[in-house]
Amino acid sequence: MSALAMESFWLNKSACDDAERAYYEKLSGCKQTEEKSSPASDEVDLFASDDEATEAPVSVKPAPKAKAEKKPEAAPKKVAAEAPTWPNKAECNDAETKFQEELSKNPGALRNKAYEERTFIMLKPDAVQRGLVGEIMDRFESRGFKLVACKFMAASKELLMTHYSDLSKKGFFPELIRYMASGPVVPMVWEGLNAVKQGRMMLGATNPKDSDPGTIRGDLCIDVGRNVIHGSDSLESAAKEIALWFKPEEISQWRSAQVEWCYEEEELATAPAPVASHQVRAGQSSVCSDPWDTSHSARQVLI
Ligand code: DAT
Ligand code: MG
Repeated sequence: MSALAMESFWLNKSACDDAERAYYEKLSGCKQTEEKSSPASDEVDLFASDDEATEAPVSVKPAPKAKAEKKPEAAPKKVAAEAPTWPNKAECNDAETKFQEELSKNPGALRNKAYEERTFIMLKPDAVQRGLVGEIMDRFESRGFKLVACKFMAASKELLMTHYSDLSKKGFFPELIRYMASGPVVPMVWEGLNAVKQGRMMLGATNPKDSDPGTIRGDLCIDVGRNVIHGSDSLESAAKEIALWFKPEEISQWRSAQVEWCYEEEELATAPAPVASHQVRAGQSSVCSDPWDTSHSARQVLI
């Protein structure tokens, strides 16, 4: 160390010592049990080598706690919160009550009926044989669609011919029926916003050679005659197919625990800010319970 540096070091030594002492005092003040067992000493040798008799640096007597410290901090003065304006509060509360009444009658009911659109999806025998059932169902579940019916069955040729009746004149029809009856299938009903159209998008084009990567057919099959999955192509055919494959009692009414995380309008427990921008934008009645409940304020901010 140069002479100049040493000089500068010694000039600062007492300031450094003071800072170090203050630090250890503070530290020992936090660790009451340790300091009791430590030998009392007023000095700390910060420059002691390891060879010297060890003296714990945390040996400074804790500064006696000032009585003032124990006093609870004065509570911050409450600033009177400005009451938010919410002109249609009564209407909103009425709507919420009415909705809860309806929901208790039918646990599957959603605020927005568009979220209850249903499509008929069927995993074909090749999907079952190839162990793709889980993967394909996962895609619908992960997307946010709700499974309301599902079974694992061997379909009769009669049922399959009815299902594919619009294709009865096609040359591939006999082989289609034979293949569809050659092993178990997994007919299902999935529910959600635009379930029919989105379901078709997820399936991809009929012929896998034209299916985009990322679609079920685009990712999981090659040949049109083994295209792993069926999906309704319109609302009408969805209704027809669901009725063909399922009895009404085989379709479950249930409200998914994640529904409010998939659909903004389905939030029940949270109270959006009285005049939330999205509600104003959508021009819809508010989804609200108690506007003064701030327990979900973080989420309100995120909305
Ligand atoms: P999709 O299943 O996409 O609704 P579709 O209703 O026209 O298609 O036909 C029903 C099934 O028939 C289809 O998934 C696979 C089979 N298929 C269609 N065209 C075919 C062809 N040219 N050769 C063999 N099978 C075919
Ligand atoms: Mg079709």
